[in-house]
Amino acid sequence: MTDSRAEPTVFERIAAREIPARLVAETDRVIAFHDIAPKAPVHVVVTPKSGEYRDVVELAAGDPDLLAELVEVAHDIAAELADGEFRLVFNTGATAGQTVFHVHAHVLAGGLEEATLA
Ligand code: DGP
Repeated sequence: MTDSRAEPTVFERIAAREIPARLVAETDRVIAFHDIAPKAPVHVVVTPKSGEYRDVVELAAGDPDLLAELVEVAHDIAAELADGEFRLVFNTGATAGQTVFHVHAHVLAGGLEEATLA
């Protein structure tokens, strides 16, 4: 939970405009920005502004409406920046490649023939 963290997460700092990012979309509770190390022609991170949930399993259990909103924003981004088709990746746990423990989806789109997993 946010209150138990010693420091804000990097994504909370992006949402607070403390760290610059190339923003793509924003709602009251969700923010989306281009990934700093893109793995596909379109590679956008979609995340709650709050770092309350560490991963998608916690989010699904704690706030399924917010998870649904992440998916809706992801779809909107894929429609805006690509052809509406997309891959949605939630790395969950360090051995699965998760490096930021603030739940986020990778939206990968725009021709994925060459893309590796985010
Ligand atoms: P994951 O490995 O699933 O935890 O993905 C974290 C992603 O976040 C990774 O693809 C790189 C991205 N990322 C980390 N720090 C920053 C940052 O400061 N700015 C942006 N734009 N992306 C970041």
